[in-house]
Amino acid sequence: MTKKFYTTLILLFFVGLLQAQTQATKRSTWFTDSRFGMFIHWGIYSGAEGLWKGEKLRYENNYAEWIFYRNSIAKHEYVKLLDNFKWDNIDPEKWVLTAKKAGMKYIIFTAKHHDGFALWNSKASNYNISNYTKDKRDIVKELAAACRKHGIKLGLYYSHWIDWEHPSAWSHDKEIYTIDNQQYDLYWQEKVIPQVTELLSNYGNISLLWFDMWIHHDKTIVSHKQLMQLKQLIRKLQPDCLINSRLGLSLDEDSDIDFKTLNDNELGQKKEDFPWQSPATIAHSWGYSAYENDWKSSTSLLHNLINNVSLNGNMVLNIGPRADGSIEQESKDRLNTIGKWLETHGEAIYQAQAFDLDKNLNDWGKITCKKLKNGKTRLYLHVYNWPISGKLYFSGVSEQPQKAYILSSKAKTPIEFKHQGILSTIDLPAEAPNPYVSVIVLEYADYPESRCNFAAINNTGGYNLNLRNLQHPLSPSSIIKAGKFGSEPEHILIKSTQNLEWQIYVEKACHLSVDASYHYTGNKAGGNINVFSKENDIKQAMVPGRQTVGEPNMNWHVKKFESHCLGTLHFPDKGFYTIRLQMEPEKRKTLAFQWLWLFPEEQ
Ligand code: FHN
Repeated sequence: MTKKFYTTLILLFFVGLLQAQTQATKRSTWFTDSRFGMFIHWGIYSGAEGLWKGEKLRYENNYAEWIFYRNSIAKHEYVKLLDNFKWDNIDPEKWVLTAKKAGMKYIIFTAKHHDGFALWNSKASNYNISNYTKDKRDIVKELAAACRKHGIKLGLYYSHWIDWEHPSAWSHDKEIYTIDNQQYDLYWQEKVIPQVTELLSNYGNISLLWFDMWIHHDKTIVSHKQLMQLKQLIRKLQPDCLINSRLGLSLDEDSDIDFKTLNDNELGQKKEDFPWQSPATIAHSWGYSAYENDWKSSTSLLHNLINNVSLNGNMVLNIGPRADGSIEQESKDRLNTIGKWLETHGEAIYQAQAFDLDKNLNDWGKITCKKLKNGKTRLYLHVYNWPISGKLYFSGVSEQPQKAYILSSKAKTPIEFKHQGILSTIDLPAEAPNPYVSVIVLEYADYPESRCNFAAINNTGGYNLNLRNLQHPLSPSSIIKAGKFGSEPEHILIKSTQNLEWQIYVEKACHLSVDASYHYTGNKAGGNINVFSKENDIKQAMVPGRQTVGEPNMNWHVKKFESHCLGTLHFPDKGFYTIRLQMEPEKRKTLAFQWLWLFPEEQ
């Protein structure tokens, strides 16, 4: 009886877990399909523009929307910033149209940021915009109507953890002037619960709620019980509304959380099988700052979006409109560029997914993938660095593509390619079809299998065999990371005989010359550096290394890593080959090894 009871209990647990996961997947499909959204940080702080009584935002590494807290502004003075607002010009529909033109599929708006000010007509707190505007404005309502009108999903940012207005809410000052959870609960029950109820009851469908507690709840004041109360309220009022992990619960501990939010401006590093998103700024601050200088280029913003999609992720890109609702030109320019790019390349982003290859295997860019209803698969090769040789090497798939074409070409005219083993070599026009990122489509009869664990031919036609593409990976602790400013590159230190192995694929019989980048501590040539492949081997004494200047005029000298020509290897036929490097430094001498470079010898 006990055994049966426990088995049933465990079974029920797993069935429940599975159901929760399936539900979460269903709910979040629109989100993963969308890939790209707009964040809007706009509130009283937008009227300060990063300046208070002639003093700039106090903590220079912080954000303009933190000015209330950072510059210790009194509440009655802070609200006076609303006098700077040009209410007749403020029209949330314009933001929606900007998002649409930029190819964004959803908006997340700061309904209440950390300053505690509600941008809707909140009955739960009179610290709200309707109370402070002549026409009793309700920006959430206006935005919700505009989103509905233009087919954009609406998400709302709600700062649940921090609230600088409510006396018993959390602000970082409370690290000094502590409060306990009972006091905090006054805020929670008086403001958070009623306000979230209003947001989910009075504005139609809210597609997601974006909370902003960037640390786990057990490291701060909010209790698990309070978070569950909030989560259950959302599920009750709008079961389809997505919840992000900055609620304070990770996806691992609660499968009912819909997507993971990475740190601010943090990009994806690896392929994930759950929904996730990078919140990103175009410059530094989220709220409007008149002192922005760190504008990211359109190309790098596009790269960031593509990078995330190629790892199954999303990106939400922020604008911080001014107190007259306008968006500064720098942001508009970039959004327009991205929007234009998405008009012709959206197929490679929306509903696209990660492909199975290692993200750094092919060095010319990133890959996204789409399975078509007819069973075919398209791979989208996002070429960041259009090869000057006119040939694009795509490694890793053994199946021959059925066709190749440039995504932006209306006629989808096939382009020439040849396929051998795991290498497709595509003939490209001399000029990149798009000045930012050009996309080549490879279409396959089915979902092509991929091959991992080898070093691919790079954009210039050689093979860089380094510490990251070894056949048997090294323990990360044995790799010495690049030094300050990267003046000493990533390397390993070898004091006694050591072997390293790589696999490469060559498409035909060839000779490859071999260079090695290293630094040897001997003061005369000694020890041995050997390279073996199937048919032949190379042996050479190590050349003593010199020093170089790490940073001019700083009396700072570092190891110089020089490239040494070792010889030539012959590859008698097409196929995979193992390259084995054997390093034998002399006693009490050290070899700092960086890479091998194999390059076709001139015929
Ligand atoms: O403190 C906030 C910040 O003002 C901004 O809202 C960002 C957006 O991700 N979230 C917090 C910092 O991570």
